[in-house]
Amino acid sequence: MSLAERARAILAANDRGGYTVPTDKLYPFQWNWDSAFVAMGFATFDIDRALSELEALMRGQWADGMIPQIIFHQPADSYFPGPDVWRTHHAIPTSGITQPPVFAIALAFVAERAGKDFEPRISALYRAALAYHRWWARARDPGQRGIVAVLHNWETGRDNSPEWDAPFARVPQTTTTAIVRRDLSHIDADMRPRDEDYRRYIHLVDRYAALRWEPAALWQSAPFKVADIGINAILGAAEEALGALALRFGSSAERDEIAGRRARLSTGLSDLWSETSGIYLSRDLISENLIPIRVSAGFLPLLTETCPEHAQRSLARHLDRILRDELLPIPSTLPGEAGFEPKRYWRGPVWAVVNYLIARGFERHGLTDEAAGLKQATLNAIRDAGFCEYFDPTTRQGLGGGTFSWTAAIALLIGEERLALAA
Ligand code: 2M8
Repeated sequence: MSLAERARAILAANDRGGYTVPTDKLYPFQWNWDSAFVAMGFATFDIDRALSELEALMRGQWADGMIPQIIFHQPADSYFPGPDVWRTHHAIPTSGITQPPVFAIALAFVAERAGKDFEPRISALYRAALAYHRWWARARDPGQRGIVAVLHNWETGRDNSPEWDAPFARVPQTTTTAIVRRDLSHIDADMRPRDEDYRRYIHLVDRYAALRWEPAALWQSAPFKVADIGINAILGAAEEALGALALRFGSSAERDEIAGRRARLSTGLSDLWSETSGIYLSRDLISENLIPIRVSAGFLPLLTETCPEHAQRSLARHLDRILRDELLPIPSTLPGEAGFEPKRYWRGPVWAVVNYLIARGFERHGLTDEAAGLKQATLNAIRDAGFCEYFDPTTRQGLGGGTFSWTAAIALLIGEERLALAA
């Protein structure tokens, strides 16, 4: 079987009827940003199925516009924490927090390839994306400073990144919920977050559930409040994608509204640039300090139109150094940083989805060699180690869960471009 055939077989195996689980057992529900990448992967061969993936996320959307991190379409007991711990009130059970807003980026990608027949469905999804972005601005940037905050590390998608070590230390480890980790029955403990991390994750869930997930109350009470560089960059790019969709599906008032948020985010992002580190950083919004740990997500502002040339050049130099050190690009935490661990989840391993976004970022600024090199290295890692959840940058070994949906989606996306180039 070719790599593309194997990738499609993984998406088929993880299909639960209109939506896709990240991988069997370890993650038995629908995850927000996983499904956005999966929708783009499906769009390489099946537009109808790509739209279903996003529509399943839309069914989980809250009345206030938030699209949750997890949608529990069907019960399963192989994952903790389940709906009984989250205690949210949506018709389909969901978690109470969100994840990186790749949704509109995926929708624009699918829309570009879809024929006229799909327009009514895309138009409904555009409205969902608009409501989602309004939620981000209202709930997570109430002061309109141009950077949005996350209130739980699971929202960043980079759960245990060393960036969160210091801000997370303020979160108590007390919980009212018994912690029954299911992940360790699927994966080695040294590749996963620690028990103390889980106690803090669940402390936050207990605290927010007691506040009935009311955004203004969460904002007041949160002991963890961070401007994650990944989320802010992705949201900047997502507003741009939404702006393009609004040309076809929105009103002129909506286009102005989107342009306003986009301009604010662009100013906010420039505030996350660190001249000393030569990369974008996250900011702790409780201490107001930039978090001086260089991570792959620090490349993501390349996705935005306004990423300045000096930053583009500096990020290209970082990539070059990683390649010269013969590491698989781009480690989630850059080697040399305190807290770098090449096998432990978001503390070092390489993630195909992040590489794909960064490559798109290099590409849009004409840094085509960097983009091509990064895509090829990602495809080679998948070909050699399999469709794993993540890869050790030092040994290139595949780690975490196997037969992973978003890794399959990226293989399809990069593979398709390679075929187009060869033709
Ligand atoms: C991981 O996160 C979940 C919680 O959301 C977990 O560890 O239980 C992260 O890698 C996250 O980015 C990803 O969306 C999720 C499913 O692949 O797994």
